[in-house]
Amino acid sequence: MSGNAHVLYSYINLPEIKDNASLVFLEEGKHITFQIKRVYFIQNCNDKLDRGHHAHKKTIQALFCLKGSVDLYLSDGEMSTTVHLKSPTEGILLRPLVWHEMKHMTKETILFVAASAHFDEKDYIRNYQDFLSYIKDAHDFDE
Ligand code: T46
Repeated sequence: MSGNAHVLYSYINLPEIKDNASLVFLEEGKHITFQIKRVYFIQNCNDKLDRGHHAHKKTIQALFCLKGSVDLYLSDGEMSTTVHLKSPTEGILLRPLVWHEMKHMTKETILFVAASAHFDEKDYIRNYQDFLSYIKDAHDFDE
C-alpha cells in the first residue's frame, strides 16, 4: 500500500442471518449511502485477463464478492492499494475518480456491484494517461 489508501475506498459490512442457509441483505440509506440506480454482476470469468482498467467520473459504486474472490487494485494517480474481497458480507464503497482493476477473478467468482447511476459510457475514463490528465485538470480547477 502507498499513501493513505483509506481515501480510495471504505468498507461496507452487511448483516448476515444464519439458519439453515446464509441470508445477507443490504438496504439503501442504511448500508449503502447513495441512491442505487443500477445493479450488475460479473461471473463466469473464463480467462486470466484482468478486468476494469478504468475510473468513473461521477458514478459511486459498492462492490461485493458473492462467491470466490477478487483482488481490486485501486489508485487515484498518487496513492494505490489492493483490496482482497472474498466475502458477501464485506464489500467496499468505491468513490469516483479512482482507477480500478479487477485481478485474479476465476470461474467461481461472482462480483456484485450497486451503482449510483445508469450505464453511461461517457462516465468512463478508460485510458490511464487520460485519467491522470483528468484528475490534474480537476485539481487545477479546485485551486
Ligand atoms: C466497473 C467494474 C467494477 C453495459 O452495457 N451496462 C452496464 O451496466 C455495464 C456495467 C457494462 N455494460 C457494457 C459496457 C461494455 O461494453 O458491458 C461491456 C463490458 O463492460 P466493461 O468492460 O466496463 O466491464 P468491466 O468488468 O471491466 O467493468 C465493470 C463495469 O463496467 C465498471 O463500471 O466499475 O465492472
